[in-house]
Order: sequence, then C-alpha cells, then structure tokens
Amino acid sequence: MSLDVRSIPDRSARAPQEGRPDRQEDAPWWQSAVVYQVYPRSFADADGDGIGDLRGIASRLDYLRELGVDVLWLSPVYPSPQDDNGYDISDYQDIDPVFGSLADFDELLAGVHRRGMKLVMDLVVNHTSDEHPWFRDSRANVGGKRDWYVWRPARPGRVPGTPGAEPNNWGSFFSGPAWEFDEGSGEYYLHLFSRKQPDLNWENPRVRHAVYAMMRWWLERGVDGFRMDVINLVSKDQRFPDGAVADGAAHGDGSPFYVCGPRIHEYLQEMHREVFAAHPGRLLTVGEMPGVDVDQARLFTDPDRAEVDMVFQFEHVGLDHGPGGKFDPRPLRLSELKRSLGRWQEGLATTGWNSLYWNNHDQPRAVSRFGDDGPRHRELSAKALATVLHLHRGTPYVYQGEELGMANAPFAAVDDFRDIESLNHYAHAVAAGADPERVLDGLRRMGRDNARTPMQWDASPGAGFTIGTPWIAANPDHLRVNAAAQLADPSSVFHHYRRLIALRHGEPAVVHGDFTMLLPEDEHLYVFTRGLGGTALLVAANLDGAPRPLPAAVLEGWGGARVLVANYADRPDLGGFPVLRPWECVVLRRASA
Ligand code: TEU
Repeated sequence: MSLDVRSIPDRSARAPQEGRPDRQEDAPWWQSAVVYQVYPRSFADADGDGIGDLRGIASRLDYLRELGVDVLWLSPVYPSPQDDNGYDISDYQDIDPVFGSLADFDELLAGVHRRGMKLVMDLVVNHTSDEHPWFRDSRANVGGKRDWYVWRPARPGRVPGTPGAEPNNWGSFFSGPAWEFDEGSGEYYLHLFSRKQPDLNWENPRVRHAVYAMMRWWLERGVDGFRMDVINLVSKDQRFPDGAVADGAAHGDGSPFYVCGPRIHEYLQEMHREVFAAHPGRLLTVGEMPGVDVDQARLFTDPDRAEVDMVFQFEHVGLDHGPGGKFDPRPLRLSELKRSLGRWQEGLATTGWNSLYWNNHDQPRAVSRFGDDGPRHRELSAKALATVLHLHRGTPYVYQGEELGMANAPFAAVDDFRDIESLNHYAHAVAAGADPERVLDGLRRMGRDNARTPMQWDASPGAGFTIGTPWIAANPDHLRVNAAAQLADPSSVFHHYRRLIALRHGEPAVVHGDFTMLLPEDEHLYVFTRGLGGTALLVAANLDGAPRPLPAAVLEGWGGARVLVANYADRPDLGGFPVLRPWECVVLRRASA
C-alpha cells in the first residue's frame, strides 16, 4: 500500500488504528503528537500594548489547528517582574496582567480543548522571583520560610559582602557569581540564573509539597501537563563544593554538583506519585534538562520508574559552542550532529522516549544556524531541516515561527537586545576587556532574542503581531516571510510542516519504527531509514548548498518506492536522479507485499 500525505484524514476524523501490534495500540498518545511552543510575549498582541497576550493567542488557535499540531506549550504567563521574561515567577497561581487574567486563561484553555488540542504549562520551580512572597518571607526570616531557599554564610575567613567572599566559586548562567549577598542577614542566597531568580531549597519537604499542590491546582483547572524548566537542577550537592575553574574563566563550574544531583530521581518519583499518578494516560510531562546524558535520560523516561515522559536534552544544540562558550560559536560538523542525535535514537530505542527540537525561545533560529537564511536557500533549507527532525523517533516540538522558516534578526547595536542573558554577557565581557564588536557578533549569532522577535503574521508594520509598538523590533523580513503569504502558497515552509505533521499522524513507521543512521561520516548528507513491520522509510537530505550524489548502495532496493515528502516540486522518485540538489530532501516509503 502506498501512502500519500494529502489523503491522510483530518485528526478529528481519525479512526482507531486497527491491526497494529499491542505495543503501538497501548502507546501513550504523546508518542504520535507534535507540540507547538508559544512564547506569549511575542506571539499575538490583542490589546495593542506591544506585548503578546492570552487573548491574542486565543485569536490564533485556528492557525494552529490548520498546522495540525496536537499540543500547545505555553511559556510562562504567571505574575512576574519579567526580569527573565516570566521565568521569574512571583505568583504561581495567577496570570500576569500584561498577559490577561485567569478568566482569559480559562477561555484560551476551552478554545484549545474545543479544537481537540491540549495545553501544557511551563513549570518553573528550580527558582522563583525574588519578589515572590515565599522569598520575601525567607529573606526577612518570618513565617518559618528561611530554609525555603538556599542560604549560606560567607566563605570562612572572608568579610561578608566583599569580592570573593561568596560561599563557593560557582558562576551563574547569566554571568557573575551564583550568590547574592543579603545585607539584612549577612548571608548569601543561591541563584543559578539572575539575582532576581533565587533557587528554592528542594531539600525542604514543605517546599516540594507546596509545588505539588500548585501543580494539582493547574491540573484541576484542566491543563494537560507540564514542561518543567531546568528540572534536573533542583537537587544540589549539600556540601556546595567549589567547581573547577576553566582557563580564563571568572568563576568555577558548579554543574557537577547540581546537574542531575543526588536526590533528583527521588524528587521526580515523589512528584509523579503526588501529582501525575492521579491522571493516568492524560498528561504530557517533559523535563528541560541541561547537561543530561543519554543514560540519565533513559532513567528519567523509563515508564516503569514513573518520573517524566521525555526530556529536552542539550547535546545537539551545544555542538557549535566554541572554547569561549555559547557566544563564541564554531562551525557545526554534520558528522558530529549525526553521531549525537544517532546516539540518542539508539539510547532510547527500547526504553524511554526522545523529544526532538531545533528551536525554542532560548536558541537562535535553526534556518540561520544550521541552514542557509539567504534568499536562494532559506525555504529549501528550512524544509530540509524540518524533514530530518520530524522523521526521527520521538515527539517533535515546533517553536513559533519555525514553521515559516523565520530567521535570526539583524540586530544593529546592543540597544536592540532585550534578553538579560545577552545584556549581562555583553556588560561582563566588555568590562573584562573584550572587543565590543566581537561580543556583539556572538550575541547576533547565538542570542536568545533571535527567537523572541514578533511572530510574523503578515506584511503590515507591526507584522500582524501588534498595532502598537512591539517590545522588541519585528524582523524587517516579515514583508516577505509571513504566515499570510505562506498559508496561501501550497509550496511554502508552512505547508511543508503541515505535511510532516500529517505524516506523523498517519504513518505508524514515523512514530514507532526503528531507526538506522546511514553514511554517518558524510559531512553533507543526512540519511537514515525507519522500519516497522513490513514498512520501511528512507529519509535523505542534502544539508549543503552544492549538489551531492547519493551513493548507489543507499538506493539499492528503493527503486519504484513512493515519494511521501520532498522539497523540490519535480522529484518523482530517486531512481533516475541519484543526485540531491542544494538542500534537497526526500522521504521514500516502501512496503513488502
Ligand atoms: O533555560 C535553561 C538553560 O539552561 C538555558 O537554555 C538558558 O536559557 C541559557 O540560554 C543558558 O545559556 C530555562 C529557560 O528555558 C530559560 O528561558 C530561562 O531563562 C532559564 O531556564 C531560567 O529559568
């Protein structure tokens, strides 16, 4: 039987799959789902204040339905001083007025559910805002809250509050030390991120149970799961030892003492018992886990251990970080990318589950980073990257605008940036003597604001995002690259994503098939097969701007196979054309009779 994505029925009309092995019939719903991440600040602004909001999102749900995604993951919308755009929360059980109200939220959730989709909340519980009442009480040492956060005295023999007197040498992710001095008590509190994001003390069972109660409250309100911010950092080695100091680094690396720390599995199993267990089969849980390796990920996602459904790992988005870190990028070697992603496919093949992503609100745009955002190849390379990712085994995540091939923004000067990570890095690096132009160049290529420019709905002055002045400038390329134009063009990046999503919904081999990497050493071609029962898929992509021949051995046995997806309109099959053109990709399917 051959399968044409155009004939795949609409998800709402999908019949229960018949005649599949038990394993797939029992498979959790999220294994065949595609998640779409919304960064509320930059998605759609209904009230014209230049900042996106919940009513804006609600007004765009039909667009998401048209794309075909199953789940909407909402980055934080809780009350927040917005030091880190909402990842600094001052009240876990309300909505920030800038985004709307709880009533707006309920309406959005109902709209999502009415369209047969689900909604996953961002859960940020490694830290709160320093303006959260818990931290205010902790700092003032009232209400028994002191040990809800991590307080430590100065390093022995040092004068508290003076340089170098911090309890240990750990650096924060956002530059500077990970400790902030508190005049009132003469002690320091830990903040792995900004000084306005104090780390909660997970050793304290009261803290954990307050978090679980809050999570249950959202589930009772109807949300369908959680994306859990840096959840593998919550358990810290209680000795708080100094970390190793790399050449030229101002601070030590504390990560060995808090990445997947001593009690992390215990905490997640407790959370599962206290929160998730009451909703069997209903939720999606994904732990964001910087520094996690495959072996740890298998433990986190083994269903028998009852922790989380899947994790976001960072290996593949760290491969282009240079010796000076993420803002000192180096060219990516395709063989390294394949080795990394291939190892994750293998490592979670029989136990656990992968999440798949190129983009999110912390990463530069994939088409600029791994593809080619120039006029000739932007669409082709966006489609090729999408095809490669979506044909892997795992749950794909699409970040807003990725489905349009949105590119990095042309930031001219440091004033164009808004992100605390970029601004702090610039200030620290320049103060330490770095060349400002070089630092800016790093921010342009790797800065998180690339992902945060307004969603490009149309060619109007506010890109259809706002009728006001956007909080961060829209990419001027929205005149060409926008949703309105792409919805009307069946050959657009948008419609390519739509086909990939439909393919996952209709082709069990995409969801459940095994994975075999071919040509692992090739620096231009990304080629693999998927197999399930008698069905096999061949995915071949040329991730380069020059034509590349496909080795004959790869094509053996694929003569006459059906093309399911391609990014050049005239690709009937691979038989007569074993050369892949610039950024060409193709997915073939064959089935034994
Ligand atoms: O990010 C965690 C993280 O480790 C990084 O991706 C981080 O954002 C940074 O870029 C490291 O260089 C999560 C959120 O996704 C991010 O937006 C927050 O800023 C951070 O946690 C703190 O909550």
